[in-house]
Amino acid sequence: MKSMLEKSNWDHQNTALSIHGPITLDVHSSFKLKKGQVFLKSGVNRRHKDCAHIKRHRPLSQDGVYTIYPALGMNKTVFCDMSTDGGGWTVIQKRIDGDTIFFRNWKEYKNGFGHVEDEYWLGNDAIHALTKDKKQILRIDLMKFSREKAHATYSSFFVDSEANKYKLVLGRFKGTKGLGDSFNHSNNSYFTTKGADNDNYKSNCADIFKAGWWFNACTNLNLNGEYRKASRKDGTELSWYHWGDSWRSLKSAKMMIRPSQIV
Ligand SMILES: [Ca+2]
Repeated sequence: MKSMLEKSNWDHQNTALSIHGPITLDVHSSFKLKKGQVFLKSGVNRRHKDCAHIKRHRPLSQDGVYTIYPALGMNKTVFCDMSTDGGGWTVIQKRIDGDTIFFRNWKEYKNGFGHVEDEYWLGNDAIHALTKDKKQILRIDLMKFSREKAHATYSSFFVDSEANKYKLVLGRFKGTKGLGDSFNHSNNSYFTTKGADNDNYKSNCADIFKAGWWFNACTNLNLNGEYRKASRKDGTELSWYHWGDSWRSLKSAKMMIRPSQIV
């Protein structure tokens, strides 16, 4: 396609091709007319704020890695879940195999870390940008090593700015059968990491639970905890206590958001 465009009558200036997911192709082209006017192909240079926006403009988009623009001057590579319950979910956290260490400092949680096709944390600044304007639904998918699955939704999910220590505000909980609300204890908590203790416990919960999180005093879940196949059931590992009243290690976890009204 690039060579075809370059062979056209226009005096070719620049073409950038990028592939989003397995089937969608974006073409960004500019051409200069012989008289010196610049011709931009309209409508192809759209910048999508989140995965819901991509899904709305390209309904056939599939699960995969995309670039989003959560705020002015901010772009993030992200995994979009385009299949679960209608799709359009921006994945903000994913654990699947323990390849990424999640016991990290404030700056790393601020900016994000890991690999979008594997395990990652999107970044607190981006999460704030994605949640500050439109009401978001949070969905959390969990799986045990026995392959048993569960998921929770929260009717709203807001993370404040760094100036307010990324304070969490959660809406109403709904869980699949047997899943209790372990996240509620974190509601209205500030973010705490290694080296940045903003929790309500005498020492730093991040050091105790080996994770960055919205710790209170301290927590009933540890989705950023250590990945451990041989569980010690002690809360330092990836776990959700009110799913069988146990700190047993989970096989996977995924946190994702989308606007509650997709327009
Ligand atoms: Ca503390």
